[in-house]
Amino acid sequence: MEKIKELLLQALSSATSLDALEKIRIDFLGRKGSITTLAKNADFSKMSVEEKKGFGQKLNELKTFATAKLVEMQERLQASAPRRKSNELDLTAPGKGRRLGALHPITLAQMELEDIFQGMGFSVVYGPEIESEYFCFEALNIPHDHPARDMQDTFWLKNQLILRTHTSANQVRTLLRFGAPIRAIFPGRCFRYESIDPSHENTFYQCEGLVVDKNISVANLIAVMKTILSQVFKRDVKVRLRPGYFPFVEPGFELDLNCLICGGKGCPTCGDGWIELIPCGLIHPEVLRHAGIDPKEYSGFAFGVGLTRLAMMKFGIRDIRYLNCGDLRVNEQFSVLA
Ligand code: FA5
Repeated sequence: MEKIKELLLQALSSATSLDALEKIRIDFLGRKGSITTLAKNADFSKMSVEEKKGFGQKLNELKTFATAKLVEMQERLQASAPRRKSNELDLTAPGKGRRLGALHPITLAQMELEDIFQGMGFSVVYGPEIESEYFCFEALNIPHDHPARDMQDTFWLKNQLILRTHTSANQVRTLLRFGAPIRAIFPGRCFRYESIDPSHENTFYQCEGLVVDKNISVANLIAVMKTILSQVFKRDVKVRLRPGYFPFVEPGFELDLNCLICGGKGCPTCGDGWIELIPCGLIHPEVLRHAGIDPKEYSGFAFGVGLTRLAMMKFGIRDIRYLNCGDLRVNEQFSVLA
């Protein structure tokens, strides 16, 4: 047993790998290993009870010793085994998927609308989101005490500045800059202090548009609206035109779209089957006067597309709140449809 112990220690001292260690374990403790064989070959018939007891005890001690030494050596070899550095390239590792960016559905709808209008000779003009009270209201024939101010609950800033409540604020601003004749659209973000539901947000997009030229009539307005709707939805959609009141148009209309989510049956998105989409009308002579344009020489029409709602109808988005929630999974669903 002492000889086996010596041989074991010798073998262990020259072991340099886990494979070599496994071989040593087999040589000593395996089925045909020297310690196992020693036990098998012992001739107990020639031993006294005392000798048997002593032999058994020593054999167990040897086994325990050998096992402990093997474990000790295994730990030492594992600790000193070369490790892969964390920045080393592992060619066997599975590839990392790349997440592609995606445009927001409102951006997609806006880009499409801009393309369509540009195709009809409209310019695209962007105005400020922080707007003066004058361009948002007064210039549009909505004086201070006018009840129409209550139609749009306003976020007030300092010095008569506000967050614009509608993109109509660009009308007089742009007419003063470019004069008539003109065709232009003004897409952008609007803000209203109002409670949120499936079709109302406090932050939403509109796309205002106007045409000012000689002899512009309601027929021109309707022709442009029809063209827009057919190009955006690429199929027949049901609309209705009803009278609408806005101080900056006369006559004024509300153009409603038969809800494309429920097919007009009525749902949480639309309520009664119709979505208010594009209010419009002929520009009020007072607005033209504010822009320094003679209403006897020129007339025009204006419209305010509810761009956020247009995106909802186009992409089948039931609740406006998805659009401002900041969850990239919303965007990822629609880029492929555009
Ligand atoms: C206006 O803002 C007028 N400036 C539109 C206009 C322009 C009329 C030119 C005449 C001539 P209204 O408040 O209805 O109107 O808003 C226009 C559209 O914006 C609505 O039909 C709707 O589609 C959208 N909209 C209004 N409020 C919200 C809201 N809180 N959330 C989402 N979309 C809204």
